[in-house]
Amino acid sequence: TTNGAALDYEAVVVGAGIAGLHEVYRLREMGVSVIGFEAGSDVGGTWYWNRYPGARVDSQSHIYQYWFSQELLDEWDWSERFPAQPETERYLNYVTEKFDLRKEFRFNTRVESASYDEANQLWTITTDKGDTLKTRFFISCTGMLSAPQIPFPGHEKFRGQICHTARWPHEKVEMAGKRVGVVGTGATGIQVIQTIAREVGEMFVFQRTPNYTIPMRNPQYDDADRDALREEYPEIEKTVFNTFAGFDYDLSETPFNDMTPEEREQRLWDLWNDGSLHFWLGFAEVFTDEEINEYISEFARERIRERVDDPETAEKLVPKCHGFGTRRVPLETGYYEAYNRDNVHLVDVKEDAIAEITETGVRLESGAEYELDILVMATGFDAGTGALTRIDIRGRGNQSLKDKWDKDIRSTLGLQVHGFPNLFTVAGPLAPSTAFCNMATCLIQQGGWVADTIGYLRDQGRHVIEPTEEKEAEWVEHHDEVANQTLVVKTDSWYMGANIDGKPRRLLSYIGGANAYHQMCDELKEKGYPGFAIS
Ligand code: NA7
Repeated sequence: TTNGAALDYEAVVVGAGIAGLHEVYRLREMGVSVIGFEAGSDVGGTWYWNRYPGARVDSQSHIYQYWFSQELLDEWDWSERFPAQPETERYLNYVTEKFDLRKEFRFNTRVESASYDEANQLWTITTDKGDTLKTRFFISCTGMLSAPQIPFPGHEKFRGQICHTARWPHEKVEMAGKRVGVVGTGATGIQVIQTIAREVGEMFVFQRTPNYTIPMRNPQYDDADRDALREEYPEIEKTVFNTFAGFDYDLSETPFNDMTPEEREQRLWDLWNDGSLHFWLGFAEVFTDEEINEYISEFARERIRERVDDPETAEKLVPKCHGFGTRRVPLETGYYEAYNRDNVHLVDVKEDAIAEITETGVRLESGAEYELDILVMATGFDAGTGALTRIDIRGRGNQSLKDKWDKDIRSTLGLQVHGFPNLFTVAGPLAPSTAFCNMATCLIQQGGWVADTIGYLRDQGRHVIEPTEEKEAEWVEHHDEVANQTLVVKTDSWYMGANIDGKPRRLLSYIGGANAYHQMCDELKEKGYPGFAIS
């Protein structure tokens, strides 16, 4: 008890994805009593919900895994460089079973509210199953991209089957011979389109903004490949926590402008042929220098033109209004070739926007109608803040987190929020996360910081930690200063909250480098959390 108020668990974790499983594991190891809540019926998070055809990770399997158990590293065999969703989901299930984590979670249970009781320094958590419980530490592991959005009126009227990619049914969606519409050509839409093109009767792709892509090189692994990688695991583990974006490669050490034209071409082709995000995260200048960005953008545009047969369709697929890498760059396999098929049609909804979903399909502003059997919504997420603002979180003085972020999205390192003591937000807004960090790396690092911080409080005989207003202002200022030096803030995308009407603009991921961030987090611990009120 604290001041006589009963404490049910020391910590409540929301989410049983990569972050939530890790957090619960870490806290349990420390002897902290913890319970996890998960809205889905099982573990997996992103890899539970996103079961759409073609769902696949864009980070290599050997860096998209946990490092905390040698046994696990020895036992788990990855089948290929970029595994498909079922394999990553199986991996997370394997981890869950191996470390007996399932029993710490309540599934099919959505946390509805969390309010901070100042007098007792405890959070009261309620769920949609009618639970009410008190905890000291409220830890969200709810994901950067987990609050799906369908931005059109009328979708409930559609008489065919409509599926958001992040709410894909567990049973197979039968596509053979069907007229299928896909809205959205982001990382998700691209994976769906290239996967179902051959299967569907007819496909209509409704594209608003074309994206740059990189062709994925995805070799299958045999035992020899796996053994060779395992040898390198200790080195790889060190590397990922010390690179700009949490991958096992880093930004080029040679400035682009110091290379001869031949060296540049060579470097571009080398990274291109690597078939990974290295082409994106290999040149620092892609984020900062318009001229260099344009050079790289043109290289990538050419690669699109040479693969699409119809020049008019090719031009529609070539991005012209933004620079390479200022929005998420998906990896693809046969995406452009899909448009060379007679059954695939590209509909440009930039000029003629989607007005509504009707009973039978999609109607554009011009009145043009598309009759469809199945409608795939690859329309993205309310990124960064959405999963948290969908929970009614109240801090000191009953202040609502949603109200705070509806005005201005602020946090302290993306890990805590002023006014919300003992709320920890793993991969919260303004922390390094997807796009500028391999998610597995940053979730483990940030989740580790949260566990260490709780350990620190315990060692000091303290109960509460909260960033001061000044500390938060300092972080936001630093975050913005770094962000404002990049081209990313000049481009509309979900990184900037631009996909959600009325959302305040701010780069949602920290872009100063996951390695620099990591050091800052470590320094905070070492120096006893300067700028945080501890009581
Ligand atoms: P994204 O990247 O947000 O993509 C959503 C797509 O949906 C994108 O092409 C949007 O076009 C499109 N969209 C959204 N609203 C509309 C409307 N109103 N009309 C037409 N088209 C629309 O989500 P994903 O799921 O693909 O990827 C999310 C991340 O998950 C990804 O980056 C990976 O890190 C994993 P727009 O570009 O806004 O014009």
